[in-house]
Amino acid sequence: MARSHLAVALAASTLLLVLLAQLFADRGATGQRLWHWNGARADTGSIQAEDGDQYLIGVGKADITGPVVELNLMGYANGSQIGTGLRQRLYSRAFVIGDVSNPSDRFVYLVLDTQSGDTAVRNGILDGLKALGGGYAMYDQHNVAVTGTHSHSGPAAWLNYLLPQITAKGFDKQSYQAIVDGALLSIRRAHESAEAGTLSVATTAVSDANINRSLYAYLANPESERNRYSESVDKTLTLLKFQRSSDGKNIGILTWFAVHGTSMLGNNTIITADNKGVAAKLFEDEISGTANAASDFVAGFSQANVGDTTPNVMGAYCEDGSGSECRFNDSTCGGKSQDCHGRGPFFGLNDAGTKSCYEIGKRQYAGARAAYDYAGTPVKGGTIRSFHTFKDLSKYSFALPNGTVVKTCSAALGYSFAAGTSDGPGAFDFTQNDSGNGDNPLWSVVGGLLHPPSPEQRECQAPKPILLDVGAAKVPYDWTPNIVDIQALRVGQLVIIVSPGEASTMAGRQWREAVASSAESFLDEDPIVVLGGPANSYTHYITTTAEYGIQRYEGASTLYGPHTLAAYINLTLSNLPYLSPEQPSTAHPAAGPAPPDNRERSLSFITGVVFDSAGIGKKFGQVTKNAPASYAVGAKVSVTFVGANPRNNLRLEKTYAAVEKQAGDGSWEMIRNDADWDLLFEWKRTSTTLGTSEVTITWETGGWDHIETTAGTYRIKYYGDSKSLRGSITAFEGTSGIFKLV
Ligand SMILES: *[C@@H]1O[C@H](CO)[C@@H](O)[C@H](O)[C@H]1NC(C)=O
Ligand SMILES: *[C@@H]1O[C@H](CO)[C@@H](O)[C@H](O)[C@H]1NC(C)=O
Ligand SMILES: *[C@@H]1O[C@H](CO)[C@@H](O)[C@H](O)[C@H]1NC(C)=O
Ligand SMILES: *[C@@H]1O[C@H](CO)[C@@H](O)[C@H](O)[C@H]1NC(C)=O
Ligand SMILES: *[C@@H]1O[C@H](CO)[C@@H](O)[C@H](O)[C@H]1NC(C)=O
Ligand SMILES: *[C@@H]1O[C@H](CO)[C@@H](O)[C@H](O)[C@H]1NC(C)=O
Ligand SMILES: CC(=O)N[C@H]1CO[C@H](CO)[C@@H](O)[C@@H]1O
Repeated sequence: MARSHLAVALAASTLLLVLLAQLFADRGATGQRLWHWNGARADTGSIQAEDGDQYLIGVGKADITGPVVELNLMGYANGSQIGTGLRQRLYSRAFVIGDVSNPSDRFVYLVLDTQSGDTAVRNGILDGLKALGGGYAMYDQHNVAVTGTHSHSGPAAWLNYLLPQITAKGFDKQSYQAIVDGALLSIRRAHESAEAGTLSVATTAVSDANINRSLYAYLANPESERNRYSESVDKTLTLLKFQRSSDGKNIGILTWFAVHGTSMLGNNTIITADNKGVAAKLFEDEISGTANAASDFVAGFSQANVGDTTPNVMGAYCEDGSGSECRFNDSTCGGKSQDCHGRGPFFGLNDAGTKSCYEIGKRQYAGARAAYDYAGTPVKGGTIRSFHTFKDLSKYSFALPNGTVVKTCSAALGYSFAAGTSDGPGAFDFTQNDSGNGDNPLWSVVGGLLHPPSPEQRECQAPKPILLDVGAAKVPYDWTPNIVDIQALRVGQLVIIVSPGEASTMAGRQWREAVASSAESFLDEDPIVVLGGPANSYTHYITTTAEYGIQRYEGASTLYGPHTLAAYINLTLSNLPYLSPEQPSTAHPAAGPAPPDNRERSLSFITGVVFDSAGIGKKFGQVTKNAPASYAVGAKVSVTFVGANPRNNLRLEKTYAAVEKQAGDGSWEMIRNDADWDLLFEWKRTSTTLGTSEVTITWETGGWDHIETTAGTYRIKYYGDSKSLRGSITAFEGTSGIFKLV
């Protein structure tokens, strides 16, 4: 009998992995930037999965870093959280899986370093694929999955609906286009590199990278159900390994693990890809540092049933001077949520968010690294299928498995939505009548337009007390989706649920289990089911009915009423036969009602760059504060330049900052760029009227333990672009003095 592979294999595989890690330790060739910790080892050519079927496999990665300054960050909905720099570039990672003998049977799974997938972004990608034509005509509505890692430290203002646009002051074409263009480029790279290979799935337990941030709601699930699991969050990381057949090289991995991208806190203003971005970077760096693997190895760290998880694993405490734990039932400090904050592993240190982010990324990396070395279960049973359909959940009436007919309701957010969570004031947290928003022009325009909920709507959403009846708010355009994406992908016995919302731990388990037991009927092997998201759109949260009854943040943000999860499950199961080999791959469900496309009608109060000036007697790129001539390895090296606005040129696939090392023959080699975690690029306006600004580039030569920094002779480079009063944009460079690390 097929079982849910995920939960059951956990304990056994951990033991095996420890043994395997021991067995194979120390056999690696060392490259320049290798590191070893937590039992991880250098790549020795992984153990082959046996008997896997051949698939067409391709991976690709491309830069999606939007405006890193003067734009709101997406996730915490803190209008004052405006970007001031960049620690880590953001990427789209694309994974193409196709049928060798029938190449049009394929899908592409995207992992974007963004807060979520989105309707505007997905439409942009689909338009782009259509425009490419040729072989790209194989990609369409039904087989393109756009997931986000749920990072809360990337640029905002690219989303389709009004609600998440409010704190960002609207929709920013530059921010949106960077994501769409990079996503398309990553698909092209994956598509063009696709060749025959095998796939295998391995799981491992990552015990120390997530805890439950809403345990009080979780405990509302029936005891009999909870007793089936030893943990209140899923500790399993599932890894899909891509190995090409021509030379046996591993070309990429795609993992799923549930943890919020909230390691970087709500007061951070530096762009990063949060903990999953760190994990991906560590993995890619390690593989490319070896002689064994191709340097275009792509490591996707996809989000799973993230809803009630947090990376702030030390628990949530009151920062009101009392030092006590937040109140269990509502995560408040004496009824006030503002003072309750989750603590990451490095709480208390300077720049704790950045350090904790790195640590939580490293823990996921280490888990994935262990799973990578494990033989895994070969993906078998050839068939590749996918489906996608839109469903209007403002009025879906359907039968529960026991026959009782229930319905979903137009989207609404409950009171606890405004309270947020211990990870911060909460995603999209704003209070309707918050005087702090008085200076937000967009909020002033739309603030009075909220719809009062009808009695029917109140009854439908009960027991949720409705704060914002967002599904009915359509002026000046839709605030929140009522039409949702229903999608699943299948290769062999692996089924991927593509979820538009953040499923809670238990909601994800119920959904995966329902799919596994239904898919058994047409799979030869035991089904392996994963859930990826938030994807394609952003429909906030998805809790179980029991958790909904508690109406904490997650339940209050479950948009379509108490039966939201049941509806998603019903719709996934109803379409599941499209994944069966009995169905021709050309059969698709009806497209369903198209969601509104707000790309051209979205408001924006985001101003562009007016002009840059170097200031009297100065030149762009000129060094204003140089690095001293000598440092000890481990120090922070900081250089300040006459700057210009980085929004003039996003420098996609390039860099704003670099460290160069001098070789024996006097030539300079770039050894760091702004994709590297230890190189920080910061921009500061010094005068709005004069148009002057400065850039500080800091190389943190110690403290990030995977990065080996050796003694030598170095310099720092700044690459900028200035805008003249007439609007022309000119590139320039700055170069620091030469310094030694000893
Ligand atoms: C919002 O962002 C500002 C600017 O970074 C910061 O000072 C403030 O603490 C943030 N608010 C919260 C609640 O994190
Ligand atoms: C950012 O917020 C965290 C959590 O509230 C706090 O511990 C830290 O001191 C804040 N950092 C700054 C620079 O305000
Ligand atoms: C949480 O507990 C406090 C104190 O017992 C109580 O006043 C409050 O109403 C409770 N809140 C919820 C949401 O249950
Ligand atoms: C979903 O609900 C519809 C409408 O009630 C029903 O016909 C269908 O059988 C349900 N599907 C599943 C898989 O339960
Ligand atoms: C069917 O299940 C729902 C949800 O668990 C429950 O509320 C309802 O009472 C059940 N109906 C019957 C007829 O058992
Ligand atoms: C909104 O805020 C103002 C002042 O801050 C207050 O007088 C008013 O009662 C509030 N309105 C509501 C509906 O809470
Ligand atoms: C298994 C797990 O992660 N449990 C944690 C759930 O959250 C509470 C605090 O909210 C922790 O104390 C538990 O360790």
